[in-house]
Amino acid sequence: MIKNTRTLGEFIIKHQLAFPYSTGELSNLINGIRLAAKVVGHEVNKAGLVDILGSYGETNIQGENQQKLDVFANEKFIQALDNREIVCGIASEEEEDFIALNSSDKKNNNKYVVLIDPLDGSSNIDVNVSVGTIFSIYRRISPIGSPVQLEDFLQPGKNQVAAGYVVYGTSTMIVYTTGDGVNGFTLNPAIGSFYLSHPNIKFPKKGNIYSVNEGNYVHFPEGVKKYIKYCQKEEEDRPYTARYIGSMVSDFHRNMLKGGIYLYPNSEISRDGKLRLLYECNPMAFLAEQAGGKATDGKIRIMDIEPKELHQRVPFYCGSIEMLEKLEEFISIENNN
Ligand code: P6P
Repeated sequence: MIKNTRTLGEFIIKHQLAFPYSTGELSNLINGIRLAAKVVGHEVNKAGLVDILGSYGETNIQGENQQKLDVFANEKFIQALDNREIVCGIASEEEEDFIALNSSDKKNNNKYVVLIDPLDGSSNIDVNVSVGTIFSIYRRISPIGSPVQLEDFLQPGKNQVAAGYVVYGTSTMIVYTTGDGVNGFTLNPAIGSFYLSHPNIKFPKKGNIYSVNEGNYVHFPEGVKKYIKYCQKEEEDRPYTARYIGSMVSDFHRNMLKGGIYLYPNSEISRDGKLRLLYECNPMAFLAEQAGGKATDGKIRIMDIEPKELHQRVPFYCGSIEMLEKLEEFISIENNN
């Protein structure tokens, strides 16, 4: 018997009244994300056929220019958001500077800015490992009617009005929050609709999965090294298992459903770590906190960090709250030594 599962569209309509700024604009925005997710998901799922259909930079059998998938994803999300007439600017990992969407007067009246990592983990495409899109949404702070400004994008994560990701895995899912919990929707490709498959997702308070690139272990801060050794320590109940696939959206998604911690520390080789604050760490931190988890840079709450520049990197530790607290114990012991 098919469960009476709500579609994403029905869910948005039901919940848009609960949203403080609800004039249907945010719903419209999420619908734009939904459209782009379907278009990009379709392209990602046939990526393995590229060599058959025509390699990048050449024309494929349809006579289209084959594009790198992250450039393709970037274009599709920007296009979908631009067409919605409610976004005044977009910042993307693929773009050096922010994009003022058609700085015609009409667009300057739009209230939202969106920051995206259009295809996180795209190097995994060639080996058929899941990848994802990450998005973060703010209300602009510059005067409505004026051209969008850099300050509209350099807001702390606690100002986000919505955030989420698309994971292109064994199925395509949208997981997002508007500050009222986290919900996951799975695409039924046969009919092109997303269905509410994971209502009110909660991070287990503790878990037994730790996700980190241990190839960089020797470069990590001492407190992080001590925590990793703690995870590996033989104990009666041998508590932990290592899972790291090099695609943060997928590692995060698994850890949120099963309990776990994701770590991307700063190190001697990358002073501030690798992950970008604005369009990777802040949106994932918003989701983590809304699901009862935690996200820090090892010192302070990720969403309290005052951004200084668009592509700023920060150390990133995120997941089950008791695992984060144990990590923070090791870090503070080292910092006090
Ligand atoms: P490393 C992908 O490039 C990414 O931004 C995350 O999705 C992923 O967790 C991390 O970088 C992998 O980085 O240095 O471990 O290969």
